[in-house]
Amino acid sequence: MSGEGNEGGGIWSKLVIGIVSALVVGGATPWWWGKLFEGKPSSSGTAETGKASIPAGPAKTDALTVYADSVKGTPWLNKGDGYVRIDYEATGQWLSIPDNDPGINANPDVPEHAKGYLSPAGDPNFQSSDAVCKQVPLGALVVVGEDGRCKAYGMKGSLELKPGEAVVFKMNDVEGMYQDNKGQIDVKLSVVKE
Ligand SMILES: [Ca+2]
Repeated sequence: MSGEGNEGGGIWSKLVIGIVSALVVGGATPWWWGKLFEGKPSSSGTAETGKASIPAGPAKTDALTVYADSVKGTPWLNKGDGYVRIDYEATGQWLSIPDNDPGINANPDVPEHAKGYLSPAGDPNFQSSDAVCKQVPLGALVVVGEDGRCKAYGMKGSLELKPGEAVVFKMNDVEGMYQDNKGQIDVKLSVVKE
């Protein structure tokens, strides 16, 4: 057995004994105790990892702006180490199909009601099999996962995110057809750690 190993073990043993003593005594913590968990308040009595940015309990709010002409959309990342549930509500008006484009107006497949400014619900009577989310009204707000799946859509919605999971908020339009979009909407998020 090497002397070095014993020496190292000795120091750690003392430290561990120190921590255990502090726990047993309770309240009488040494000066360095706070340094160990600096910036990581521990109200529950257990050592926090510091990874969780969203506290359990009351909902945390967040706000996003989503631009109609953004193909990339506006991302939101669950930075915490736990599952979260997001309830969102979108307000504003935006446009996915212009109402003054001669080419579009000559196309009988594009109904009048799908043109011009719409709410984040989109046009409930117009879908496109080429849109980002096929089963969802064109012009609706959609929340798309990293796997390309549509997790929620419309003016209000709920979704659950895994730790470290990201989603994108964007308009439901056909890729390559975002350049004629106009406007933006505001999205308020209520985030609850599960
Ligand atoms: Ca468009």
